[in-house]
Amino acid sequence: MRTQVAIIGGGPAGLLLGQLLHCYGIDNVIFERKDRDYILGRIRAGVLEQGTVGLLDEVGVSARLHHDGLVHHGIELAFGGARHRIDMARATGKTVTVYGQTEVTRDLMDARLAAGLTTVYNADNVSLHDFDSEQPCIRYEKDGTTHEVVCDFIAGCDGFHGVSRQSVKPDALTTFERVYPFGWLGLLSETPPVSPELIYTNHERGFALCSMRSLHRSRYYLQCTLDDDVNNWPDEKFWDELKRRLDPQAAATLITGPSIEKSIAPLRSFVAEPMRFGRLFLAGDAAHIVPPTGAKGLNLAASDVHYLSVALREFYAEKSAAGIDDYSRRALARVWKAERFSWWMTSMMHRFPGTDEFSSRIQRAELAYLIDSDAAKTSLSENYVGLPY
Ligand code: RFL
Ligand code: PHB
Repeated sequence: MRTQVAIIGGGPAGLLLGQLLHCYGIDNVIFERKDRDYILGRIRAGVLEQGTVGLLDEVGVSARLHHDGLVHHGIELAFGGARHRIDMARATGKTVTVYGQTEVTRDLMDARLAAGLTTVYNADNVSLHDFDSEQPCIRYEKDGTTHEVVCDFIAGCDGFHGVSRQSVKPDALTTFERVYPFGWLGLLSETPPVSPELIYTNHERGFALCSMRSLHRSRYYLQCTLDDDVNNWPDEKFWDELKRRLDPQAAATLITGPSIEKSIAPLRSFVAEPMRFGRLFLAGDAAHIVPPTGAKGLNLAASDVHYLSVALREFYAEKSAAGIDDYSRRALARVWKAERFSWWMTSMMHRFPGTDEFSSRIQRAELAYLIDSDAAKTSLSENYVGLPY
């Protein structure tokens, strides 16, 4: 087989890149280790920046998003038993859209199928070769047979644990990491959201987040310890703990119900530099991870593949390597700003085990300053709705 761009990983980064390249007339094949249903079974992100929505508009896969997605103009921060609204639309003129990653992925998969583009699911033992030459190739196994695909470029969109970043010589890569001493326990339920906007809560028992997928489906998170297990959290216990952390009004109006899904995610900040190695490009979680507090992971995957697709279009249409030469610098400039914002939101909203009284007072002062200062609210808002590309 031969293709112009071999894309490793069929998550949101790989699928959106595939669709953008297709729009620019660039041939691509996606190689994905799992199957379609496995990918659609993962409950992850829920908040899309306006820029991400714009990219989905550009590739023509946003009809369902505009019909079912919920446009949010603000968020609420809760601490000391009270809620404080941040009007992001007033501060920035922009909004975010609440529409699940599962649905974005489904829409992109359907569009790829309709366009007749090839996705190889259940591709085992994918390996990357010769990306320091002008003719890289990948190999994979399927149904007991080894296949080889020759290409012009490889896009590593295979997430944090994927093979692409691991294929780079260790001395060509610098990594930066912060592991937080807690995780998020998430619960999805077929219940109406407790409030029309997201509530981020700082409480002495730990952080809590009230989010949603639709007007009938809610997503809630509780800060938990790293060694915790979902089996320690029967639904009743989850709801009781959530009520203890929420402000009195939210606790009193919360509608509970059986969970559809429950999972624990550790929190981590991670960046690998650079994001280009010859003819291999990393994009999305393959290159960087943010803690979910700022809702930036999926959105960063989208901005990466925007930069990459534009660079590849320039390469093929204008025979210029300027875009691909600048890809890593451009992408990382935006990545680090989102890393900073996600780290800051995480630091401000969580309880850090063993923290001293000075740090607690500083955290409280940070929150008090934020709700008292229009400048601080604008700063939070412009990062939350997404910095420009
Ligand atoms: P993905 O989604 O991990 O997809 C990578 C794909 O690559 C495949 N793969 C391989 N394929 C072939 N060969 C191999 N060797 C392979 N190894 C892996 C995998 O099967 C998979 O299909 O990465 P991608 O595409 O870069 O997308 C990144 C996003 O998924 C991620 O950043 C977000 O989910 C993060 N995130 C959030 N982001 C937001 O923008 N807003 C949010 O509100 C938000 N909330 C969240 C989140 C992530 C969470 N968890 C569970 C980590 C909430 C949570 C709880
Ligand atoms: C979600 O709905 O899953 C969600 C929303 C906002 C976040 C993180 C996750 O910051």
